[in-house]
Amino acid sequence: MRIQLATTKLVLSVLLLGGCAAYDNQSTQNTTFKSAFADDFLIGTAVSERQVMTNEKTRAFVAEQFSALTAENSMKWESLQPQEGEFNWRVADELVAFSEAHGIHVTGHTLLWHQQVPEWVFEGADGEPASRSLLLNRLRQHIHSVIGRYKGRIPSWDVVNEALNEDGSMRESQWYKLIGPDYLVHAFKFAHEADPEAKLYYNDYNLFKPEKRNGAVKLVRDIQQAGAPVHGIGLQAHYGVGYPEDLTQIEDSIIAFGELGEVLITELDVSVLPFPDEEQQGADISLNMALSDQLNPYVDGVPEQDLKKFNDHYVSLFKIFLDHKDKISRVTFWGVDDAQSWRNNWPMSGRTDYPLLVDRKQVLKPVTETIFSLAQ
Ligand code: 9MR
Repeated sequence: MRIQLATTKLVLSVLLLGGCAAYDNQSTQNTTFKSAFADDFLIGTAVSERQVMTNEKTRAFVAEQFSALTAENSMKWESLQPQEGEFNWRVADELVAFSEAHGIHVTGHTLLWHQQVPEWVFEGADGEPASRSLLLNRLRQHIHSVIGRYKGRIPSWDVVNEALNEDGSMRESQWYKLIGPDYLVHAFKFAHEADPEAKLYYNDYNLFKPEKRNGAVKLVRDIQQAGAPVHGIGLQAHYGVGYPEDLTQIEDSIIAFGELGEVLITELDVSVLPFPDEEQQGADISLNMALSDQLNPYVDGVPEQDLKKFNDHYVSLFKIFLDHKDKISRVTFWGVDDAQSWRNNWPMSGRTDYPLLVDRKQVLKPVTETIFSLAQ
């Protein structure tokens, strides 16, 4: 009778899950991310305001698991200086204090980006676009205020984010249009003046693409030759199952960037969901498509076949990262767990994605055992 009941329960669960693997993994993992990679590179995560300010469970989890932290949003320009000269340090201060209490390395993200910059930054007093000198002055002020506040406490900064187009040419952002192509040289010089000890990085997505890789190499070399220090290049690594198709391209970029300084994997995630337009994969946040059931197929769990692809992709990526640990100083996931990942809301909001190695209940996924064993 008991056996019959158990069998009925099993059949029912299989039927209910529709052949899907539940995301409620029962990992018996005792090793943490930070202990697994302690001899290889820093292993980090990005935290949201809610997680760092109020969510005690997540704070404890992050302190236990990770050796590096990035603020997902709370150090962007619009968060720190929404109005000219009016700074809001609340969340950033808390994040730095939390990191210090637990001996976690912090990376400031990000000083200059074409997104999340308040409109006043690009406006002159007369309502016209800001002049080159006004904008450079504002950039200097912002960088000095932000880096200055955390001097000696935040050891590394994403100074410029996403300055390149997919073909490796320079993005014609407001920074580019109003200052000119040398805006990057100034940004890195200001950052270096503000804290000569800080490590300064250029950070972008889709840097595995050969054209974009070449663009980044040229860009960084030009800045370095102009006398401004760039200590490393961050590959954001917003990937998907089967994206990129050819992982040797990632490896080629790691090797090319290793010639110029440190290599960092700064925003790692692997979406399992279908991507509507192959051409637009990456992380362009201006993309916003309509939600459809067809594009949100795994609300109740990931089918075995896709779970296998996801696991294989992550294992292959970590093999590459470990093979190049002499060049890679940090690998950071973009988010703590699947529930809170930005991938649930990009390129359309309201999907259920599973892009991280930590599930919705903050349990490490079973594939972490394989990944950790690669580091032994
Ligand atoms: O994950 C971040 C999301 O919560 C924000 O809404 C968005 C806009 O600020 O930025 C996301 O993080 C981006 C990062 O700062 C830069 N690279 C791409 C990331 C994903 O869009």
